[in-house]
Amino acid sequence: MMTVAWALLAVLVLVLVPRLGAEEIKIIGRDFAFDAPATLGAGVTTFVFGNPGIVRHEMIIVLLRQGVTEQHIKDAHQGGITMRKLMGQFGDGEILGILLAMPGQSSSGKLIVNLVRGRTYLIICQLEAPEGVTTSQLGRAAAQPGVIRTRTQG
Ligand SMILES: [Cu+2]
Repeated sequence: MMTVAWALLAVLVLVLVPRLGAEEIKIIGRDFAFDAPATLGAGVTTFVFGNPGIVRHEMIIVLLRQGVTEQHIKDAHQGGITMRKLMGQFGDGEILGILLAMPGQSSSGKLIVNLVRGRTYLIICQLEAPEGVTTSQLGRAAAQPGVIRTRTQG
């Protein structure tokens, strides 16, 4: 009887543990835009953040309000909106987390987010180029926000 109980427990552990942040997604922060998948499945997702660029970058992830599209974000960004206003206008609640990566490195931490089905997430970096690095060296002054949608099913 005891053996059966332990066997059951072992099966439970095997089934449950891999589901914790099972899907690991690497986001790349460039000077100055993100490489990120356009869509992801819903559920617990582990994010790591890489930075092949020459200045440090961060990845802040924010859930967007229902109905906010990538075009809304692009338009607002081109209009020169601040991070604070962008979040106030389009964000649904507080930021979900943040990863930081130095030039040529990956974030030492990982971020686990339970992605909600059929929603859109904003990824953004609000760090400015350090002194001595000109915007012409980098091509663009302000970081281009990224958008990730979660699938409605599957
Ligand atoms: Cu950045």
